[in-house]
Amino acid sequence: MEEQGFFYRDTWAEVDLDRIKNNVKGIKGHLPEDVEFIAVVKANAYGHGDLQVAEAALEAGASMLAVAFMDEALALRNKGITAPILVLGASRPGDVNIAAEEGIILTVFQEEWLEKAQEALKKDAKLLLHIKIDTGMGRIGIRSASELKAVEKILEEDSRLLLHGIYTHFATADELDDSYFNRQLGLFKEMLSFLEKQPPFIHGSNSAAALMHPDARFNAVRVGIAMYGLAPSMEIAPELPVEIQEAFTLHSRIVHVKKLEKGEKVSYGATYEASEEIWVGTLPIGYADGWIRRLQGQEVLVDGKRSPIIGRICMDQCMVKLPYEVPVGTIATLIGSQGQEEISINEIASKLETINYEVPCIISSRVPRLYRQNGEVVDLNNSLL
Ligand code: PMH
Repeated sequence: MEEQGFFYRDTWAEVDLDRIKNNVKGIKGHLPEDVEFIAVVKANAYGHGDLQVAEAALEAGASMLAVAFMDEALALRNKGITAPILVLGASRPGDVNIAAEEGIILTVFQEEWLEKAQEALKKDAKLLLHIKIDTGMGRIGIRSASELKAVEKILEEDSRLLLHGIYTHFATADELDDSYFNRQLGLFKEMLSFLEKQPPFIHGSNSAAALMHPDARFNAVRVGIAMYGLAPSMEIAPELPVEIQEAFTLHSRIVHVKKLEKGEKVSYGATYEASEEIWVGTLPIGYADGWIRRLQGQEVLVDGKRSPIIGRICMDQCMVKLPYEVPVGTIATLIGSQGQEEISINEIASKLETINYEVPCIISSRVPRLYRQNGEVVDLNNSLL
């Protein structure tokens, strides 16, 4: 396989950029043409790779990127991304000059923050800002009309500060019951009505709202999870109006194969005991890669067959019960498909009793990411070195 030689271990993730592009195009196709697509690439693009996903999304029609922290925005700038980048989280007021120099858009979420930012900002700087309104998420954001008006006044009077957008975030857009959502939407519209002047970008929708609530799109949407091919929740998964495809798969190769006799044990604590003669394979992936101990018992695909992880998962390795003897070097797919069988991110999320968002995010940076582009697997990491 092509991936050998690019790194020195037998575990890797594959991110299908063709699928990400198709997902972006599909979602965009569902939106009116004048609605801008803001691609949410925080947390290393939900574990998929910030630069590679940013480039794919921009190529497929996104016009802006969003990240959580300034470090993430700067990392993208350092890797050559020139598109507008919005920092959604709280930045430190003392860091505003770097943002201004790099053309990074920051979020104003409190009057007090804005005053501190003004103090820190150089005389000739120009800083782009989006105002964040807290309509019920309870995280960060302006909560009253009086604070909004005070912020707008400060922005109007300081020529270094450019109001580029205003937004909110919905807490329940991924639920079928839309009562709380509608309350938030109503509040956001009310807050918008208090502005003297509407800024160029007005946005509220995450993936779920962008797809399920046409009334909340304003002129931009912030899409994360659906771009990666995952439904925002199991509740709305059957209702999604566009077909999206999972982009993230995870693979390893069996590095050791052995036969265990009845009564022989496996891994720390010697908790697994073979009840008959079995074939066991060792995979070079463990909890330090994000394949956490709670995944004991989860199946992986070997030769197209489901093979359970037996015994405790170690830091760097785990063992699987093989369907039969297979050669060392056989690929084990932990997320993805082999033949007729598929292990989806949702299956792993359900085993972990969590949401699909968390799964690619917790696959640690020790796992190299390879990229599938135009149907071929390429190592975009090393090609940049
Ligand atoms: N906008 C903001 C402010 C967000 O925090 C997120 C995701 C998105 C847009 C994109 O949402 P989507 O992936 O559902 O499309 N934020 C988070 C979060 O903080 N925890 O899980 C998802």
